[in-house]
Amino acid sequence: MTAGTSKDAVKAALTTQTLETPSWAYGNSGTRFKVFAQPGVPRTTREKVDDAARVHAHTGVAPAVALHIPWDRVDDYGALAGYAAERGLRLGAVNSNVFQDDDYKLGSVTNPDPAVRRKAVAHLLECVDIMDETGSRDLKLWFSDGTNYPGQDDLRARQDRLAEALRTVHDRLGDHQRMLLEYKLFEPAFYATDVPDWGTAYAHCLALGPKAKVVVDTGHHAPGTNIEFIVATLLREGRLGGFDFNSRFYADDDLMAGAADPFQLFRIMYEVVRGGGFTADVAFMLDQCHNIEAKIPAIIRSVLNVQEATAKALLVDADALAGAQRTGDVLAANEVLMDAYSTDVRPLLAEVRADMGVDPDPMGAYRRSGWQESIVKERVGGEQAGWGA
Ligand code: PSV
Ligand code: MN
Repeated sequence: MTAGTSKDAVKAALTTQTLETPSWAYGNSGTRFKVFAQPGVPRTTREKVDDAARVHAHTGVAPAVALHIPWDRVDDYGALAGYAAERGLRLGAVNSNVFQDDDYKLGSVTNPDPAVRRKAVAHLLECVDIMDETGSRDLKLWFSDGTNYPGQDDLRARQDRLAEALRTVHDRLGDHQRMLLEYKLFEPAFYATDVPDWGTAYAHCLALGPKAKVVVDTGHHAPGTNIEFIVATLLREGRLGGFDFNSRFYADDDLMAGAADPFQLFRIMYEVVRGGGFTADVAFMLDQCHNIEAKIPAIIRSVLNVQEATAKALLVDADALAGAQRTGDVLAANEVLMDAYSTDVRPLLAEVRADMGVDPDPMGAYRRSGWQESIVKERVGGEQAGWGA
């Protein structure tokens, strides 16, 4: 916060940040070893929307829910959008899925077999058709494509195939639609991943045009990677499309955002504030799976963690920081940042919530709401949604 920035300005900025929660986080999930089913988990996409509406009701800042196709395939997407709107939500990014089919064993859009590539591209185009019906702006692309062994396939040819597929999809986008290309260091491919890092994603986006942006999944980096540097660079280049927020201790753990490293989340949010990310159409999405904890309150907690990091970032005294940086006062500059990080922003956020007509204590309010007990009682029978359905 600059000397002249009022508390009201910080509060106002906080209300402009909205988050998208992932439909799949409400369903059952697990590891390669075990999916632990939980009582009350949604059976349908509409029930996932119901749960997302609870998160929004208790936080006031999560008015969108992202879909994953085919996990959220329905007969009538317009009707689904209407159902969401009745609950105060909109349908957010459409996440494509070209990673759960036997045909994709050797890759999807980079597969050496043109027939498999055609099938993958057809799915991506279907996702854009769905966006037309849901009114979604963003198509999120993540490819599990890669190779396990040196020599398995031609690294350069795979990039060419990727570029061709991306071009087809990009050309199909409507005027107000965007494609967000997600990178991931490794997994499931172990030797070479076709989109392993922000540089590769950025190079493809640059070649495609302004509708193509990079999405930063915070879990998809090597330990020690300076993610805020990537964020600053992409914002500077006008190519940061959004975030998949989550936390990681080791790899792509998909834990609650801010759980493992709240300081990193603050540093990222500081670069978002610094780079004008609130006005640059950055999509703040969560991409998490709650395997052992209750899902809805875990998502509420994640939203609160992102909000707390944002509030602290907004509180950085920009003038004092710039002054210390100008004079090369290393310790003073660091202190300005740490002062903001060390601020207890919970009272400020409680005020923001009260102003929005939301209970200042979202976790407590959810516990008291009786929603958890009601879904456990009512959602009996049928097939629970899960990672893959
Ligand atoms: C891949 O690890 C990823 O981050 C992509 O965003 C997928 O769509 C999502 O996870 C599935 O949970
Ligand atoms: Mn992701």
